[in-house]
Amino acid sequence: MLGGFLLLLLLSPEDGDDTFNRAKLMNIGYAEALKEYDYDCFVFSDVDIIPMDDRNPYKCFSQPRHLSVSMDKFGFKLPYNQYFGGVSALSKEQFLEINGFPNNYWGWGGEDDDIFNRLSSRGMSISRPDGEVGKCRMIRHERDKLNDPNPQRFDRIQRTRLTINTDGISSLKYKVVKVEKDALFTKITVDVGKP
Ligand SMILES: [Mn+2]
Repeated sequence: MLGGFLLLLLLSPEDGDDTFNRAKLMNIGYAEALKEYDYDCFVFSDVDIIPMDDRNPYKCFSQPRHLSVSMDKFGFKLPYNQYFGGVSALSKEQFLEINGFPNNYWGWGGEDDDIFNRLSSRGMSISRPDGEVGKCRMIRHERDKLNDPNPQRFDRIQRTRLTINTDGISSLKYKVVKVEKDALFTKITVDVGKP
């Protein structure tokens, strides 16, 4: 892969009083990273997932990459074939081809399936390491406050093909609250808005 490389960790919802929105945060991470440098590969990782095998490179491939294929919480198995949650890597070109990620999945669930639908509706397939190389651990935690299962998720993932062009990186709106630069990472606090 030519050019820059970036690992994005999701922000936690702890700063706010409103509902969590994972996919919108990933869109924001993409947009904020591009203000710093013209990166061409983006790794989107839940903040609590730790890869266990160093043969699992965090980089982009010719097809969108799903990296967290064997998570301890799923008994080190892929929970279902279309699963695209946890950690994924997309080139800038792949990301733009699907208009980024959906902004309107508030609370837990569904956004990863919407992203899978976006990729398949654009004729892309998912690349994955094998189950051994793709092992990872999720730091155990309770359900976060303000991240209850989203009851609309089942309806929304049926309509990805209708929403992909209007909802995504092209329609992203948010406010940056604070930027803290550390030697090894930048922590960006943002207001994602409300449902
Ligand atoms: Mn988790």
